[in-house]
Amino acid sequence: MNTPDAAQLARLANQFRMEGNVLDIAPFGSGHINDTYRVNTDAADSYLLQRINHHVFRDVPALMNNMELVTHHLKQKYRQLNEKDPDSRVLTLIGHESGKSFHEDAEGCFWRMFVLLPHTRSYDIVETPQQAREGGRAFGQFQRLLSDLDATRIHEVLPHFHHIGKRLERLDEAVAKNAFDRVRSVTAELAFVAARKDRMQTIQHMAAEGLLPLRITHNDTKFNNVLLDGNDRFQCVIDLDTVMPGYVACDFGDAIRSIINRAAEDEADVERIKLNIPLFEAYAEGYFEQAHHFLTSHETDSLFAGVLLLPYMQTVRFLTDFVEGDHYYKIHHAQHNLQRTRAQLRLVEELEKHEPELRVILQRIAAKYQKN
Ligand code: GN1
Ligand code: MG
Repeated sequence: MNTPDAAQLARLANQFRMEGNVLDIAPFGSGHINDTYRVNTDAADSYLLQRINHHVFRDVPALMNNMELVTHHLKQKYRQLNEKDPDSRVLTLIGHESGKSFHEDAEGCFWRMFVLLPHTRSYDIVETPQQAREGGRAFGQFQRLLSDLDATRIHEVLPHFHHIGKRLERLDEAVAKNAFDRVRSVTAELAFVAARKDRMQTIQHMAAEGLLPLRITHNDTKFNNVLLDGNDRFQCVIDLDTVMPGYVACDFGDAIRSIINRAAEDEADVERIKLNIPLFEAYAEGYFEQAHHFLTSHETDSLFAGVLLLPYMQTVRFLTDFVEGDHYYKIHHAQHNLQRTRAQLRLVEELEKHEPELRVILQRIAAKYQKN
């Protein structure tokens, strides 16, 4: 996909029904999949113009249908809760002049536009327990407000997205092909993954036994997908591309993956990857505050499995992309996926080291809400 120039971007932006005239357009955010641009205008609002990666999201109309349903449902819920300004709590899509919520250009690329929420910010690395607690409240409330949306109306846009068995099969295939002759440089990482294969099946097994309900989950609960306001209170959950039926433990685990790590997701110096356990506790507090209303006891029991599984799954995914020649995630240098693999692998090790302590914290918080 070519990088469009400023004039092309402005032409695209002008096809959406935004207010005002374009002043400037610049790349925005740190996502690994889509391309995002901030559009400043001479009107009150700024906007985000986004090119959806259609190599990852093969069925963009289905994806956008999900997004329309989910944002509509959430806004209705906030209205029922007498929220003053539901548009500040939920993403707002700006329609295209065609009447649709997205546009397909002559090259077959897909574009959409959102209102940019002013006075909000997101963090790649969490700094305070207050922020972590708000993250927990954000994703807990997100799941809660979507719990009465009919899940059969939501398309599974990325089938088996958090199915570890399928992810491991894909890695095996990539290794067997070894198309880029990279397997010999990752034997230690492959051994690490293989040694934990069986242990990481807990959620899949519980689901197969019928113990875990499929709910509408976010499936990309990195902390930087929560917008906080000027007082570090959560305002809005963003990045709704992967909202699909899923298990709450995966959302919990993916959020913890980004919150508990004192270093970046792709930290080059793995010695810097250490756990910030007070942030784990704060996130869990915030999450249970919202989620205890609907969580079953089996779901509560499954949460810790998600904490180990999601960084493990991310290890497998980055490693697979490295072996396959870096076609899925955007990379910023040649070894980037390998660096990410090693950082996530170290995070799994750290979590394993502290497992008993983390389990006790989680049980204590869960028990508190069970009594109430
Ligand atoms: C991708 O694009 P971004 O950064 O929101 C990925 C997530 C991963 C994440 C790792 C559709 O999310 O699943 O957890 O990178 N999204 C997709 O940082 O694969
Ligand atoms: Mg995403």
